[in-house]
Amino acid sequence: MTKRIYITTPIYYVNDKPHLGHVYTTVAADFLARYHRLEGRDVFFLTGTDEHGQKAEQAAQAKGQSTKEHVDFHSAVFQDLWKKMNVSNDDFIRTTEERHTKVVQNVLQHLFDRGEIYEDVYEGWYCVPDERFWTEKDLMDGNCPECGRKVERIKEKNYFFRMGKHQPWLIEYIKKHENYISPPARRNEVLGFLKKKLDDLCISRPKSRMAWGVELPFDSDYVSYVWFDALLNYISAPGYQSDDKSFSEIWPAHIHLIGKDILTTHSVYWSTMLKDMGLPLPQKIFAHGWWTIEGRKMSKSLGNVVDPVTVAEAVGLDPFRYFLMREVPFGMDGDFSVEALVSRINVDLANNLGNLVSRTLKMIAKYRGGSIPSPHGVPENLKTGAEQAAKNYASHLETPAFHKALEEVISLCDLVNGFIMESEPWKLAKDESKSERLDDVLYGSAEALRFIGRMIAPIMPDTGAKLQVMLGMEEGVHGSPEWGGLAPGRQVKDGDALFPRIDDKKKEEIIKAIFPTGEDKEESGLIAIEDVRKIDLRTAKIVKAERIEKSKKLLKLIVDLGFEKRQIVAGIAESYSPEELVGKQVVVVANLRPAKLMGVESKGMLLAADNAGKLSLIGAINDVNGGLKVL
Ligand code: ME8
Repeated sequence: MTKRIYITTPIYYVNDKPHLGHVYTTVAADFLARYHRLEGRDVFFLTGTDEHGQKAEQAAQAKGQSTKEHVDFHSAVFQDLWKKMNVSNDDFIRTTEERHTKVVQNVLQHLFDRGEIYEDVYEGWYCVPDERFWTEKDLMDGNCPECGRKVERIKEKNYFFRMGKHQPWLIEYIKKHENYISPPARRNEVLGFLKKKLDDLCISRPKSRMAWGVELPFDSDYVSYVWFDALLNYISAPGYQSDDKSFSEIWPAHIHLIGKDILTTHSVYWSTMLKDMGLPLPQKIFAHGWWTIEGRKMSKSLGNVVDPVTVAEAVGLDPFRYFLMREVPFGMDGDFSVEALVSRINVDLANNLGNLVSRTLKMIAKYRGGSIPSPHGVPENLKTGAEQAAKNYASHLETPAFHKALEEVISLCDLVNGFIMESEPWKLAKDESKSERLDDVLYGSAEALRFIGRMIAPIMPDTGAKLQVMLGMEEGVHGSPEWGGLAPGRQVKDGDALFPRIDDKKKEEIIKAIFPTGEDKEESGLIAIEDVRKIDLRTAKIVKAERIEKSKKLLKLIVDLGFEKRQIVAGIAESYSPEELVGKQVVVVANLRPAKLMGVESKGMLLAADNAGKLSLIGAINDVNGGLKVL
């Protein structure tokens, strides 16, 4: 039996348009899937849509559509997006498909029959938007610890999965299998979470509250909790209980790639569900970091939700995919900005890789009529460098540390560029006695480009294929990561630059395309999001307050911004006494040019509402740290 490398992404909710974050995880999975296929391994790459639950139901209602119409439409949007992003998934699972709902019902019945699911009355707190139950100790300032919104007190009959009893072995398992939860910071987070008592999991929702879900086979008044249903996609798609051969080839997963927002559901709920079903656990759950947009959370109201299709159209799909995987260490949070995007493309792709390809092909055309010469000897440094880069690249993809894998590619480009500079082929070409050396330099450079092509093909598939054609190779046949795979005598084909440099004018066009501001709004007195972003608003705590001599209006304050303490002079003395201000949470304009008021320096400004002359300071309702960005 051949085992397949099983790679998954989360299945995405269908309540909204897909954005940069969804593309991030899916392109990462695609990078890995294409890499393994290129290495000759059999891969099963799965993505899909999570279509049950309140969010889908509410989104449909808001649009006046039936829930089915709504989920069909949005699932198709995702499927279309993956085509546009050149994502090579082998299957696409929808949780409303029968092949999935059947498995959910079977698993529920099986666990119920064995007493692993039991009925009880639940009394406690419930977050409606997140569809999650919380205990008193989970709440933060009385609100949902996940989204910060209000929770409701409810009392109802429900069904529970005996998750709590799994706590001891799960802790041991995570400790023993170092890479099971990755990267290490996330593993520690889960172990930290498991220090608190693990409760049983409520896996039902009464239809009276929410009917859009998989009906419980043992109680038709209830549907399954959306997460219990969704997680099972990882086994329903590869054929659990429907195709034993396929399932045994695919399960357990090689890696579940997810964002850090859904770490607990995967590492705790999913692991314990699998254990209870008697199935092996996946080899790895990797939770990557979070993208912000030019320093801010992506949000519709801020108008900064980045549409991946627009970015791909503006800078090209391959450069966009490359940027996503190269820019931010995989696992860390990252920030998307057009500045970073353009700079990365220009530095790595246009100046480095693109120029290297162009100069190598031009030299082969000029000195050898476009035919790849036969080598006479091997430039050892180049050979060792290329083979080592390929090895390092492969080991980084095991982690996976995509950014490091791509750094290897760029370092190899540097090495080849250096080799060409040192060898001075333009001088060798003038001396007949150096002809063999020239052959070696040209062959060596082209062969190193084959290595580079092999390494970029999984993340930039079109560029990888183009490069093969340019090197006179057969498309799709990359050869081995050992030196000497390029066939001499083949004709190279020079063409347009692989990656045109992006100049300032083009950069402006890209900014306009990705963040349309709507000039007409400016004329009507409205401002663009860029203007709002210029103001650095931060939370701060007032730690000291005193009057300023001879001033009726001014108070001298020291505020704690977390990263520093600041002196700010504020005109609030007629509205507040110094004593009542100490300890208050406020919002500060942190990037205001310093000024002197009554001779006292002020570095910032407090926000306050003016109620007919009586000022009311604006602050955070919850107890938060100083220095947080106010979005
Ligand atoms: O949570 N940065 O679906 P979802 C990085 N249906 N990644 C991001 C991101 C961002 N700003 N925003 C989203 C769900 N993602 C459930 C999953 S799985 C059995 C069920 C990515 O549509 C990231 O992978 O909210 C995150 O985990 C996922 O989208 C959440 O997608």
